[in-house]
Amino acid sequence: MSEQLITPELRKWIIEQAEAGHAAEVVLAAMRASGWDEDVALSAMEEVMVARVAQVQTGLKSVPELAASGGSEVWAHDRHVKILVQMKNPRVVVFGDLLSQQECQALMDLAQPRMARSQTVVNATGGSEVNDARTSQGMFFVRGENELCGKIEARIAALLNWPIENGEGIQVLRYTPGAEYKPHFDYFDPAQPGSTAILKRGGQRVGTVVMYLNTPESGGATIFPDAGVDVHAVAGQAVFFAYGVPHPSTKTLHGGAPVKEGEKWVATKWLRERTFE
Ligand code: PD2
Ligand code: ZN
Repeated sequence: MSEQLITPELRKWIIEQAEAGHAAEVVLAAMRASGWDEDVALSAMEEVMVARVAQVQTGLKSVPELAASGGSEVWAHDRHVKILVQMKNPRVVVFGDLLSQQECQALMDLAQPRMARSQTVVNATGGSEVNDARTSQGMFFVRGENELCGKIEARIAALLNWPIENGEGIQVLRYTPGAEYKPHFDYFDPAQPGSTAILKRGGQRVGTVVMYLNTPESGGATIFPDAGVDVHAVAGQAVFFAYGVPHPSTKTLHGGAPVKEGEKWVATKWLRERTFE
């Protein structure tokens, strides 16, 4: 059977059934009842469980990742998305045409009325505060808050093989000239007391997608100082990076360089280990 047919939701469901102690025959019967051919269902179950055992044995977290594809485009839910650049370490992928120009504009219009000065997480308490390290304005949508967010979330879930319910709501940020986001990691430092409460809700962040909603006239690249990589903000494009451990060795230190001319608008989607309620 083809790998593509095992959706992230099905993968998650099969693992949950097995880990809840349901016998393989029960899982198979449920899959047959929802229309799966017996042989295809059996190979899907085997594929998922072999991968799961390997993951548990190695102690590695699974992270969002592109489905295997030799080409420069992938079909993601409702759209062909271009793969412009791929890097292994750090794991960084730059996408083209993740969003249409109309979607970029519509997301900025929906976000505009709720924009307020961005805050950063206070590691010691798990709360948040206004901080010079982040001089943008921003807002959060709740997951699935409107049709457009739901569509983009389904697209990212399909693109990166990651369940839609493991995603945080989309955040929109707006930078004016001089505004920046100093280099940081997106995971929560497990050693910080404030992280405990944050991690109860969906576990660690394991991946980030920064979508560019406009093209600033100058400045505003997303920079990865430990990898020597700068990704320029271009409307409709996006940068994805994954981090299987919450550690600087992932080389995912990144920042938003100061915008020099014009504005920069981005939408960020963070992906968690588990369901984010
Ligand atoms: O706007 C960016 O380029 C940027 C850079 C670093 C956004 C984020 N981090 C983020 O939203 O986490
Ligand atoms: Zn970040």
